[in-house]
Order: sequence, then structure tokens, then C-alpha cells
Amino acid sequence: MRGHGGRTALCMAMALMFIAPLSPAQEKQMDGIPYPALDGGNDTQYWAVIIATGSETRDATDVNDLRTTLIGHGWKEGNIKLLIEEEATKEEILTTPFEWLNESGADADDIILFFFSMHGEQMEDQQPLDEPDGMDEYLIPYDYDRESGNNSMMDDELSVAFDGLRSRNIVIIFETCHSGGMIDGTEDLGKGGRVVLMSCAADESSGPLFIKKRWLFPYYLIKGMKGDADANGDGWVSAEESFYYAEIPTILRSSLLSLIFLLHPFVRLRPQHPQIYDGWPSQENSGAQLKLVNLSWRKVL
Ligand SMILES: [Ca+2]
Ligand SMILES: [Ca+2]
Ligand SMILES: [Ca+2]
Ligand SMILES: [Ca+2]
Repeated sequence: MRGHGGRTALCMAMALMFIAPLSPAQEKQMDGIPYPALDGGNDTQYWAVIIATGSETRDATDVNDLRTTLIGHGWKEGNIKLLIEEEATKEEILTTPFEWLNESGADADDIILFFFSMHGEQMEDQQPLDEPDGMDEYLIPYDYDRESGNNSMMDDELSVAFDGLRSRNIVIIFETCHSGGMIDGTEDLGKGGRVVLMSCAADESSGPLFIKKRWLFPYYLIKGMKGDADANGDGWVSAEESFYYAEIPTILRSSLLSLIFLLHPFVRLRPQHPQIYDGWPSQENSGAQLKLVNLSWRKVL
């Protein structure tokens, strides 16, 4: 399960030093990238917010992998915001990325990807009372106080923050325990114009990929984004395709690990079952896929 790591961002900073900055020529080239303009115009922009705290080594690897994968497929470096380790306080998470997106002009036809990698837990449903199972889910930011419970970040609170965005094309990825419950309440995150990818069911924990010091679900999700997940062969990896690519290996590997550790005196692992909420383009008609990664654009970083 998700253990608590150290709290410095040094490791992350060192990892990011190995990402080559884009040359002006590369930046210019990207302006011409044939990404789809969903409103029929040509001003669709792609934005990403990557938030990770609570497990320094795995966070650094996952975050670096996701960031370089997006940049390597044409996403602009300046359109990706990171909140890592001690930067990922409750107030920061709930305000900074959302203000940044709105002030930067992210609008209805833009595509926004959020990635949360944190500890997650459940508590008795708090106001607004919205949960069929009586339990709200909450995330654990850097400044969470375990004794008092201060600074727990409720699914209801996150939902309000997301409602402030103008984009109708939002992908939210949760690598957190109990993440399946981020969409189970009436005030939660499952709304039209969004695809939510969750690492496990509401009553499950989310586990690691031991051999690579990664989190299991994001490892396969990002691996798929690099090309393997393009199931329909259209040269794009959609949010939906990356999920279905990652789903089965995540179930199988977590099941295998749970057997291996069955008799371990301390470590308890259970199979995890990733969940998808598909409300794109609308809740009523979610047949189309939300394209994220253009495989025709590859750049070695
Ligand atoms: Ca609630
Ligand atoms: Ca809720
Ligand atoms: Ca919930
Ligand atoms: Ca595809």
C-alpha cells in the first residue's frame, strides 16, 4: 500500500534536470502540430497539472515519465504545471492550478489533464451528504495532520474546484487508495465533459510495481500512452485507450503480488481493480474517445 516517504523535492528536481529543454525551433514546430481543434477552430491547447506527494521515489519516477511522455508528443512545456511533495499542500492544490488554467486562458475547447498521486482514505460522509455508501473519499496532501484530521481534501471540495474550469475536455487520473470513490457521490467528480481514470475500486488500496519502484497503475497507463495502447490504430492514444491498456495488467500484477505476500508478517496487499468514468463528450453520449497523445509526433528527450 501507499507508504509515507520523505518530504523533500530534491529527488524530483534532480530527475527533472535530465529533461532536455526545448529549442526555440522545436517550440515553433509544435505550434503547427496537427492536434484536433474540437470547436472547429485552430486554437485548442493542451494543459497538464501533475500533483504528487507522499512517496518520493515513486512520485519522482512517475511524474518524470508522464511529463516527458507528454512533452515528447508535442505538449508544450509551459503548459504543464507540477506540484510535488511539499508544494502539494491542500490550499495549493485547490487554488493554484485552477487559477493558473483560468488566468492562462484555458477555455471550453482546450484539453486538460490532471494527475493525482497521493495517499487516499475514506471517512463518514460529510456535508454535502452525497454518498450512497455513506463514505466520502479524501486525499492526503503534504500538510495533512493525521492526529487532528486537518487538511484532508474531500472529493466534494475537489469537485467544486473542477467546476470552476471552463474546459469541456478534462481527464483526471487518480493514483490513490479508494480512488474509485472519487465519482460515486452526487457531489463528486463524475460529470459531463470528463473522463476520470482511477487506480482501484472505492473499497480497495492502490499498490506498487515493486521491481521498478513505480506505482502499478500509472506505470502501465503511461507505458500505453507511448503507443502500445492505440487499440484502434488511428495514431492517437485516447484517455479511454490508455485505461483499457492498463486495466488488465494492473489487476493481474496486483493479484499476483497479493499471493506472493500472503504469508508475509507485515505486508498486506490485495488485488486492485482500476475504474473508469466516461462522461466525454457528454454523460448521455460518451461513445467518442478523448484523444491525448499524437503518436505521429515523437521526439527523443
Ligand atoms: Ca460528502
Ligand atoms: Ca462525496
Ligand atoms: Ca465519493
Ligand atoms: Ca487510438
